Amino acid sequence: MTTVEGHADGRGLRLAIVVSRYNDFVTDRLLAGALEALSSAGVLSDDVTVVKVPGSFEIPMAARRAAETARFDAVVCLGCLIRGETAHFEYICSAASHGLMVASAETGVPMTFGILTTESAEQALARAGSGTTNKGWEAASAAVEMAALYRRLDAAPLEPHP
Ligand code: DLZ
Repeated sequence: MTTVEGHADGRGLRLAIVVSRYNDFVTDRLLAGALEALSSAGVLSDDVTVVKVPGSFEIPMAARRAAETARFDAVVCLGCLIRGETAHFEYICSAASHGLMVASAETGVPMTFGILTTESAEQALARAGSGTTNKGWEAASAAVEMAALYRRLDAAPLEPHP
């Protein structure tokens, strides 16, 4: 049996963070959490590009464009949708999640999901606090792990069956 797994060492990785300005009282905190996680993982700040978009609906478009440049090992996606304040909440949520899944599959670049979908601003803020409970931190850590995993998968092709 062969097990291939990523790791938390981000040295040498280049990351894009696509972050929505909508609800920036939350997304600024997600961004801070993501930057902290990348720094802790050893990613150099020169190797991080922050891409700002108007709202969560635009995140998959910018994430795809960033991936298509071939300059990034992974893309961290951050946004905040609050049901009570968002017309067409379900529509934007599913457009963002489906759009990222398709963009990641089609570009071959891992994209991680740090888009909060909550009932209230209080719930959103509770997920954007300090430390590892911050969903920006979580999405950035997952991006490092996935980028490392892809490198390992590319470097060590499985032996063919005899
Ligand atoms: C329009 C809108 C609304 C009502 N609510 C949110 C939200 O809660 N979170 C978010 O990220 N974006 C929201 N937007 C903006 C849309 O995502 C998008 O930017 C606009 O519809 C323009 O395409």
